[in-house]
Amino acid sequence: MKRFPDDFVFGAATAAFQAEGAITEGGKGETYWEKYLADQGAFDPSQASDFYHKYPVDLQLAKEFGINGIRISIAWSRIFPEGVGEPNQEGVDFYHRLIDECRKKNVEPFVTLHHFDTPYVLYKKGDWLSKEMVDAYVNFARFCFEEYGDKIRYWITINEPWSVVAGQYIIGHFPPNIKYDLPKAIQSMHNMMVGHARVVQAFKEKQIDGEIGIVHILESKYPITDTAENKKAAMYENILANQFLLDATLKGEYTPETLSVIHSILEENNGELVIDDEEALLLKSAASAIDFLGINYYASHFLQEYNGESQILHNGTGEKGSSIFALKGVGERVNNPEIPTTDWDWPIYPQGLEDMLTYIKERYPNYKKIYIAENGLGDKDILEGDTVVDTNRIDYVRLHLQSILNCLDKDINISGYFIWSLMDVFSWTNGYNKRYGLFYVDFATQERYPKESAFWYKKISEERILS
Ligand code: BGP
Repeated sequence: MKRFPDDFVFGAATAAFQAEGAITEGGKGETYWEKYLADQGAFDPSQASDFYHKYPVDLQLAKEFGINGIRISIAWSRIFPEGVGEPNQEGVDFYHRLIDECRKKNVEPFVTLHHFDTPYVLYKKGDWLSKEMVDAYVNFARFCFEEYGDKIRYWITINEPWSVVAGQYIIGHFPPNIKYDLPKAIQSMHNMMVGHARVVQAFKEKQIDGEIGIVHILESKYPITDTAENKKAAMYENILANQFLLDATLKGEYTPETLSVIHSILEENNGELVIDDEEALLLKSAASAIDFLGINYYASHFLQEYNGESQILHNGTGEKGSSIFALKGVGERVNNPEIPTTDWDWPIYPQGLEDMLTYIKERYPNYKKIYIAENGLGDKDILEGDTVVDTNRIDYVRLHLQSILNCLDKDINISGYFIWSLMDVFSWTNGYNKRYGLFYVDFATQERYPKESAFWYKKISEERILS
């Protein structure tokens, strides 16, 4: 396959809290980020890319540059400032205006209901570890289906459950900043999958004319050398970060292999996973009902055996080579000298995307279709004149699009690609100097400048071939 199909979506992605800014405008409530980021003092999310005001400009740029799909998310705390209760009309109206503008510009909106932004009040009650949160999330989703169901075609329940729990309970760089608590992480992932399943059920019951799916970050895991111990480490991390969620999403149950590895990790880390019968039924029915799987892919990992206590150092500065990621009962990520990495130590390995897609086709043959919902290169871009020469980004995206073409050739049903991100936004744990956008944002003036990658992407989208 040398061409992308005519109906293949060439999109770009955003997320409400990273793009909108205006965090105290329009009656918006707080998420768990505001206080945490203010206490930390590292960077200020209050303006972000000012998408709250500049969305017509960004959508106009999308249209001009051949981008025909956009991932946006609805900030739950704009609609329900306290997570539950009476809706906030100003927030409700904002998303009507935003979606209408997407339609006007012929940029298809793919709308996420939870993108790392639990309302603060529900976070304080335990976030995904509490039943109250899951109930409130289902109510919020129902409200959105009622309110916007006639104008949104593509819905995403949750963005990246793994990143949420890894950030909250393993790495500790998302509130509540707990480190190495694998049992909490695993329970929370399961609860998120139950929330997802209940929302899929609500969507199908309402008979909304549209499609619903979930987005997972899926990074391939390889043994650094072929010893039995290193293979086991790679297999364990794959099951923890990928297969556990994919089983829940597409099989509707955790297979015995998955459960035995999860139980072994839990045993090493002194915890347990609680699944009740009703939840098991819910997962089962959602697995056959969902319409698509979204995959976010940035990197893959190489692992070796690890027998010590968990130890993690997050590289949030772009100082190459400073990361450590070793999990008790799982394994340790190590540098593969043959594979290039970004300044944030993310291995650049397009083959990993191809391997992941092949694994999904083989292990979950009932998947219906796939969107690559995020992929892109975080870099320290420099504005020169009125553009950015981001050759590295073009090379990165070209290689990943080539992997997608290879998979289309293998009859893997991939319907679209969303570059992360449309314009520069802030990065949750890295601030504003890790840029991904097709459009450079001068955060002081909020002016947008198309990078060279934007012109290149437009050409690909128009010609449907890689150049
Ligand atoms: C994904 C998230 C995005 C975005 C992206 C880049 O995990 O869904 O919200 O942030 O990663 O990651 P980062 O900003 O950490 O470089």
